[in-house]
Amino acid sequence: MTTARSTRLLTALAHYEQVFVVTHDNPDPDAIASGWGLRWMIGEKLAKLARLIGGGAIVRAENRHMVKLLNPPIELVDEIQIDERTATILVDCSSTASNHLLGSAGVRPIAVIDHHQVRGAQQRLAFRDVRPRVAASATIVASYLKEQDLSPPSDLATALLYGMQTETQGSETHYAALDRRMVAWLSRFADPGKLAQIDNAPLTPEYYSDLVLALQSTFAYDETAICFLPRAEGPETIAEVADLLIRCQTIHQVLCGGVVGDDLFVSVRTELGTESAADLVHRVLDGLGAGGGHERRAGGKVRLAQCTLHGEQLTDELRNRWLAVCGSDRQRGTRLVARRDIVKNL
Ligand SMILES: [Mn+2]
Repeated sequence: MTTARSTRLLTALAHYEQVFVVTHDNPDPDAIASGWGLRWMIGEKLAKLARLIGGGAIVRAENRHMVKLLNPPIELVDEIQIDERTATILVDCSSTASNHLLGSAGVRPIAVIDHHQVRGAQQRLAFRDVRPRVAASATIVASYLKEQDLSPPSDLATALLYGMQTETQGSETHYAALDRRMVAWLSRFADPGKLAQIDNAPLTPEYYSDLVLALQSTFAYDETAICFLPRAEGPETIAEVADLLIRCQTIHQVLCGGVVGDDLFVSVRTELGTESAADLVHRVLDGLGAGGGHERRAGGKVRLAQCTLHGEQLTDELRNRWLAVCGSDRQRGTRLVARRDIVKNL
């Protein structure tokens, strides 16, 4: 008989005094939910109080509403202190990525649990469970809970379901057999009313202006689109606009960009039958920044302080690279919303 993966993970953690579960920066619902599930399993099975930690902020209205309604025990911090008695688990994030607190602290995790596409040489770790074919890290963590014969509390099950739901947007709609089994299993414990409330989270007036300005700034080059948002409340706003634009019937590949704080964030979406979004974002940011993601959804960022290009120079370079990697030879784009329609209806 083979040992269950969740049992191997628990064994690897057993002799540590404390456990830190670390998500990627600006944790999304999948990161929050899968980290919470691990923290809860460690508490139940090892009687250890783990901490769930991420960097950055949670901005998207739905994600904030999820935090408010479900109370995940996530702590947002700027840096972490780790000693040899502390085990670290990186969740919903690749160990070779730079968008997490362990990266800036130079710490190698004990374990990685993730579903992002793997790029580059992998580190040797005590435990690794990376499955790019499943929809969400939440799926993997839910399967651990089931393996350990644990029945998740309603709010945790609801968070895990919501995490899976958010990972299957913007053309990334593939559900593996394990995802389907976990949706059915989690539904026994989750609260569909709270899921509906999260989906219909209250929105700020700024959200509507960000959205209008984004749509006015969208240009199509045949089947490829580009949108540099004049304003974005957070990186999640840029991702959300990308999810919306890829649903346009005539757009098959889209890059959205916007400056938040000291960084320029990009989100890429591609439809089935086009090149991998993760590969495209990697090629567009080559030498300028870092990124990664999935087949149909990916993202990355350029640290403006470390970039020699600025303002329009940078956006022009990104536009040229994006059109080149998408194979578009159009020089001028067409507005998604015609200028005369915008002006006439002001
Ligand atoms: Mn994820």
